[in-house]
Amino acid sequence: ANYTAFTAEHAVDYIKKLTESELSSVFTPNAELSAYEFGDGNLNLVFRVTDQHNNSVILKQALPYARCVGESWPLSLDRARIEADVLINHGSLCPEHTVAILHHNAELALTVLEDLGHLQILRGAQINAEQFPKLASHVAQYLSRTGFYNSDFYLSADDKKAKVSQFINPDLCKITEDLFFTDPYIEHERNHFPAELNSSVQHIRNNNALKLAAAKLKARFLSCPQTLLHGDMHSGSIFVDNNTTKMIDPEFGFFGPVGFDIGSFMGNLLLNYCAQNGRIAELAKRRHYQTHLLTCLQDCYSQFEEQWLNLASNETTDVSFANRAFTEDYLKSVLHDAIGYCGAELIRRTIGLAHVADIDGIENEQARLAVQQQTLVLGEQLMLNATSCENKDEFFTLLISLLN
Ligand code: SR1
Ligand code: MG
Repeated sequence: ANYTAFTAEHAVDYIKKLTESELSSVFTPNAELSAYEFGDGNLNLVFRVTDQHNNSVILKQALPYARCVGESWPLSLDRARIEADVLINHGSLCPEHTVAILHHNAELALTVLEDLGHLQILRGAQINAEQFPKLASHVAQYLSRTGFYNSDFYLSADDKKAKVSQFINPDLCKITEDLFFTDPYIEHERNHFPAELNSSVQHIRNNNALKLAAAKLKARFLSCPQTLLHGDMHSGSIFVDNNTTKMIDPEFGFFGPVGFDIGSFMGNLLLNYCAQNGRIAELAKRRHYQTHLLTCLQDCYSQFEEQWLNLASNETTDVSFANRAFTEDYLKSVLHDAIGYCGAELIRRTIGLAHVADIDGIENEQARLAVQQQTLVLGEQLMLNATSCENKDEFFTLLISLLN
């Protein structure tokens, strides 16, 4: 009832009141604060609030609609509460790779976060072909720890059910259900792509095997509450430098299939991989960077699986699941999901509502179209062949054959 969308002045006044309590470790009570709004995401307001000594925090506020579309697309403010709760949950399991939450106000749908402005957003850095040696292992650690400790391997059935209900997130799940699994496969006003892609898009929409794969992935997204997902693991949700990796923005969090987050992350690595065909002109330099991306994907998946196996053998609480054969069987279905979601991410980011700057920012139109054709074929082939991969090595062999 007291909700109001903030201006920079509101942000300053609000933070000022916290300087003597929750934010006393960041600001002194006489801090001279200023703020500016710099959100460029699809949904929220994001302010940076700074004092005269350059100490700063981020104040993020949910709007009651999708910012990128406007008031015609209403969204529940409860997503701010969900995001704060995911940050608390994931932050307790993997503080090294989760942005720190400093304060939350559910009524105002706002959260105060540590400022990661000294780091880069992964998407921008990868567009510039920058490499981050620890990215693969950090993402693997984040996904295996948050994934395992929120799964049935570890939580009691009662605790798990309570958590599933804590993270019911219908509005943001509906966005993913529509944008990932429905819109690209039908005519819909939210889709957008250049006319030159018409025949490729028609090919996708006439491919019944592909539409079946999309439907199965959607069904698992809807009805497979395996763990508390981040829910939006694209390259814009990750801050990096050479030694640090921090996940932000888990407002799409909910209990869903384990393979969704790692599949989304791999999909974004592959979107950048394909985009470099239209960006880096020098072949040797391009190949070198693409090899780095592929190694990052392989290392991340391998370490994720290995760490889950280790956690399962040491920390499983449910006697029925404390068995290597079960864990391997479970991880095989996670692999199938991950490959499928990775493929779906490639397709929806090419012809759906939300594209990626890696591709849309390619200046040369012919080069951009060639990249878009490549991501569509790659996405399609990954979705179609996901369940034929018996293990991660077969997945990597498939991927390499599709990229050559
Ligand atoms: C209307 S929201 C569009 C996309 O932005 C978010 O970051 C999610 O990826 C969503 O699909
Ligand atoms: Mg986001």
